[in-house]
Amino acid sequence: METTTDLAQAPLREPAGLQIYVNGEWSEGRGATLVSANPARPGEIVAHGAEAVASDVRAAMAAARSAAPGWARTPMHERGAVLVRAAEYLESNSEAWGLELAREEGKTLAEGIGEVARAAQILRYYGNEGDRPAGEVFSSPRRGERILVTRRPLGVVGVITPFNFPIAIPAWKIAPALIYGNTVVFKPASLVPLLAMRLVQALEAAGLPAGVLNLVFGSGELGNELVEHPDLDGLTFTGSTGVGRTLSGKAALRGLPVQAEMGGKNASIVLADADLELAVGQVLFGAFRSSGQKCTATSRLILQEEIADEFLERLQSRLQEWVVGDPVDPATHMGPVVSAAAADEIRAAIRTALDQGAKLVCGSTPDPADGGISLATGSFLTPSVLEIPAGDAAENIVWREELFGPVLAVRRAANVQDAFDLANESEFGLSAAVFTQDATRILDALDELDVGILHINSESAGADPHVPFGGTKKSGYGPKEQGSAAREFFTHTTTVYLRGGSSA
Ligand code: UN1
Repeated sequence: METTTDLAQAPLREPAGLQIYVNGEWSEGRGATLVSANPARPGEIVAHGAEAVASDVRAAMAAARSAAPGWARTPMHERGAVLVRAAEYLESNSEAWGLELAREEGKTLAEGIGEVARAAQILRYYGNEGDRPAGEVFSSPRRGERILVTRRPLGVVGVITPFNFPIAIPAWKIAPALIYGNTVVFKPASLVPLLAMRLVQALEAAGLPAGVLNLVFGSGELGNELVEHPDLDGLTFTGSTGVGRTLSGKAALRGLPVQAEMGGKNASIVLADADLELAVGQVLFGAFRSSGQKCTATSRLILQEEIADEFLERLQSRLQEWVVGDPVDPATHMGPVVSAAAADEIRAAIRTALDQGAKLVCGSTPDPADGGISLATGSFLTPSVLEIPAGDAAENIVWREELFGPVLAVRRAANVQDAFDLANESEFGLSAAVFTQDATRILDALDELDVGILHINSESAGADPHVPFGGTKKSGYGPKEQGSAAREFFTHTTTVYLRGGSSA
């Protein structure tokens, strides 16, 4: 592994100011100080301001409630035009905001710019929803009648988003919420408030009416305030399994529709006939891009025994050239994880995994004194590959738990069925990847693998805006996201028995 620029030498940039947005007005939060720091350079403040307080959430809810009828009555094409203009605004700012994203979250500059462009693509997709079918028509068993299924917005939707896609995930929740006529109170992860503010700024610049989208920064307490507010009509959440289950439980107790996208422990399976060059490259991207901080990241690798040694050698040699360092340096492949606290947790999990019998294939031991490298400090981690010998492997933390970092757990499979069984050996079922050129194996994978997203010969991460996104088993709760699937969550249906009205 290589490293890039000496971060201590680079000049510090000026921090941006953070403001909350309620009923079309920007204002200073009145709560605790909120500081967004660069995980690559802890001394560099990317943005600062203050959190909202409970009364701001109540004001945001009131604004969203009073804006709801007018927004719902606005023709979908007009709502869509706002989203398309916001997409253009994001595109014209993608370089500057992509840089802010890389500094705030720690993914590379190329990924940061790509994510802003992706948010624009999502806004554009939903911006064109008015051109697509708006419901269904059924025939009726009765003469002179048709049965229509039309859609109504839920009303006021709470949007709670994680740190790892600071603008794309907010866009993929807020865009469908808005196009289907809902109003929104948005609480982003406190680690990445600046990009959340940029998205709201783009929608404001695009002409979104006051009150339709409201932004509050704050901790989990504000999330609770939101989910417990009597005026909330639905909640969409992406983040950790623990928080997702708690919020889903609270929403369900109140009879609210909820959509929660939570954990993953995604397997890539490399079968003996796979193109190893292709597979190594894709596994590398799936496991280590964005420092492994994607719910769709490859965190388990299952190798068919015949090719396991060769695959691991190739992976090791590719990782030797993998550059970890300043995310804004174009030579960097992988930046830090999002915070020093996250890095500490991941290091502790690696330590546990080694104690539980995993073997380090490559990476460094978490302790620099054991031969670890100097970057394995602060928020930086070395990409790590750990092989778990057969036996009680299923209990190993690195096989079982989502660590949300650049850590890949490897197991060997005796045959194809064994490989599929190992992949299914998880409480989660978000995504998987299978590498093979054999059509029979591909068709078997479709039948065997219990996942919401299956990549054949490509990395386990990645999602297009026009197709459903979400997992099976405990990865998700409620309707799926993206594409026309999003409509299931963001609308109620009305079944209309329609007759002409004349007795003649
Ligand atoms: C992707 O695979 O590019 O939180 C998107 C996450 C997912 C999005 C993954 N909701 O990582």
